Amino acid sequence: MILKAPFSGKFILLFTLVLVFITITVARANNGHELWLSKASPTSVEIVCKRKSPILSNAIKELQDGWQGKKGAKLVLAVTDDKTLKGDGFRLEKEGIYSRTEAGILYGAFELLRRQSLNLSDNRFVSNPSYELRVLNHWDNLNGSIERGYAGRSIFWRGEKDLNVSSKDLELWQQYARANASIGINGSVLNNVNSSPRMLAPENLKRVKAIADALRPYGVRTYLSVNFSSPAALGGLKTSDPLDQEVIKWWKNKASEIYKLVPDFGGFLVKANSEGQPGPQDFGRTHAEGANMLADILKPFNGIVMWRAFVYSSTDKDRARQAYSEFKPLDGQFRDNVIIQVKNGPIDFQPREPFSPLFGALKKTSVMPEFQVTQEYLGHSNHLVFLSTMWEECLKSDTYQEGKGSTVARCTDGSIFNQKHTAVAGVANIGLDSNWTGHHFAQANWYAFGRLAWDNTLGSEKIANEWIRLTFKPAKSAVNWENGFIEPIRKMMLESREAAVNYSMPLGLHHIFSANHHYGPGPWWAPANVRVDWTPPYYHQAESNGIGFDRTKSGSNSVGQYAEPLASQLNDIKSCPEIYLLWFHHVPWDYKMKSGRTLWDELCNKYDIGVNQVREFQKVWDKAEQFVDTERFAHVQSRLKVQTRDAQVWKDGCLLYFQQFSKRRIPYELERPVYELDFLKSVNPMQLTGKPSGEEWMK
Ligand code: BDP
Repeated sequence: MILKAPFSGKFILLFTLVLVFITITVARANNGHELWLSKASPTSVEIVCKRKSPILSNAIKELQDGWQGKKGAKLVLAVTDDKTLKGDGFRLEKEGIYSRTEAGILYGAFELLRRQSLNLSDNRFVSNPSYELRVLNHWDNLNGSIERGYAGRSIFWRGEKDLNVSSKDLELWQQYARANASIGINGSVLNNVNSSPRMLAPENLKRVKAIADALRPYGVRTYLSVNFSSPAALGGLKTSDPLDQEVIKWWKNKASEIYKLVPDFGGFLVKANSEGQPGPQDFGRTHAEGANMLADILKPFNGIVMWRAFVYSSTDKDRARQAYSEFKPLDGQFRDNVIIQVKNGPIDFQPREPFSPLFGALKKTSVMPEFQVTQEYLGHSNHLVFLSTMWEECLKSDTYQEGKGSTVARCTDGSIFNQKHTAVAGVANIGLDSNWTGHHFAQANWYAFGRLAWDNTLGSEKIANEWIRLTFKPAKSAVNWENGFIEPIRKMMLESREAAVNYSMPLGLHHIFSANHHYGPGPWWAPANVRVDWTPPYYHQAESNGIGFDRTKSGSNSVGQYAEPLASQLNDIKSCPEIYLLWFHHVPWDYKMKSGRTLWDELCNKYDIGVNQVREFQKVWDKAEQFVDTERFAHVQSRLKVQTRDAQVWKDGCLLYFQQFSKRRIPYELERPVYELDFLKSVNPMQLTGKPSGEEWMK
């Protein structure tokens, strides 16, 4: 076909414009898969390293691929026996990186590269990890679904019919391990704490070996969650009683089988006698007897047992007291390769909880904190919530167990108690989504967990600052990057967790979710066939005289599980911090708050502030458009719309519901509700506001 000249000219112009547009868009597209590790083109560096090993090869490769320092610099990597270094700690010198472990050298390499990217000048120092074991817990099921996972399906499992290891699997596992190594994470539990006995079947263990082989060159050790009744359920024995000789033999054989496949296998994570999982109590044995049986079997292999303290029965009158009541009497009875894994708060990963009273109370037992990186109770992967501030709050809380300054951090990292092992766990938010975590900003939570596990004294501001700079590299031409982007985004991240508390559960409210998806509000939710301690009215106790759970000495006395002077401080309504008020006290609606407002007015204000904070985040993000690639910009912008709608739903649902008891007006100066209570009660909040998340939980 012959085109007429004018048309062809226009056509060519149009075609060129489209091409240019596509090129720019593609160049500006970023699916987030590189996390905080995107690279600038490196300058040359000469690495001298006498030893050879896969981990050291990776350290060398990282330095060569990412070097931003002096061109042609020479750097020595060496394993030393420098006693000032602890565990995987490292020393950065002008001329080299030194550590007592190979993994330590890899961590040193990543730290050096990070500092180069951040243009930090002082690159000579020693860095020792706070915890020996820095472990992610994946709640991944063998069928590929993830319990409380909101970023797609499992990166490890896709069903027992498909156990073949593909080259894509290997590539992904390697990327995952590298990302972990870059922030010092050195362990990974590959499956759900609600573990299928099938986990230990030979065909599944073969895949565990393949995963372990992929993670090892990055210093990441592999662990498994085990089902306590595996000997009976998988092995066909009559019992799984931990004191039964056949049972012990079964576990011994299983351990040998595992260690043949994975010689550096880390050990077992166990959820026992909790939420219907089997455990030693089924056979009249204690948690200590159960844990010790496994610990004795793993000991010759240097394996450990992470035994969870997340236990509660449906009959106790205060769920918050139970982990302490069960575990405190067992202090001193556990083997030295058992670590009791304790959730940060006494209930369950709520937007805000006081720290668990077990921290510092177990004095002769190793204890490790468990944080939740996946946002089960904080808007799944729909909400922008930077969790570092929450973990920092917990780590810096003073337990007073060994006098003033006995923070949760110091009670768990070996500074106060002589623990044989120190560890910290994070429930992973990672799935097959191309950006790994569902929400681009949820990557920051993975990052923050690693950084705090390495150094539990780090501040969230520093962590946010690092993450933003590494993750959103500015175009060279970007003007006003510091004040126009870094500063407002950092502020938004640092405020985001408090915003989530404000719009969902302010002033110490907790667990007032609708149904088991743990997404939207449901203070009214109490079906007759559901355990009462799984229903919100159990937690908020709202009635015409007031609201809140009385955990004072005259109530359930959970305050009594804390050390003095904290116990008395929490017990007295006047000195109890208002952020925990309704956690510890049942408070009259007209109670005068520090602000001078009544409790009811304060509650209304908090919800309103929360909604406004998210609306402000929308503005902050929109203004950031010029600094961010189109793909991530659009994604986050859309998620913020969902979060804003959700915040409104939370505010309206909670205030209209509680108003039935308070019988007071929402202060006139505040924005009015936009939803009817009956409507909110009748819909699934996950479907109401748009973006589905956690598909597995919707089914
Ligand atoms: C709760 C989750 C549940 C987990 C449980 C646990 O709702 O899915 O199995 O914790 O930690 O937060 O064992």
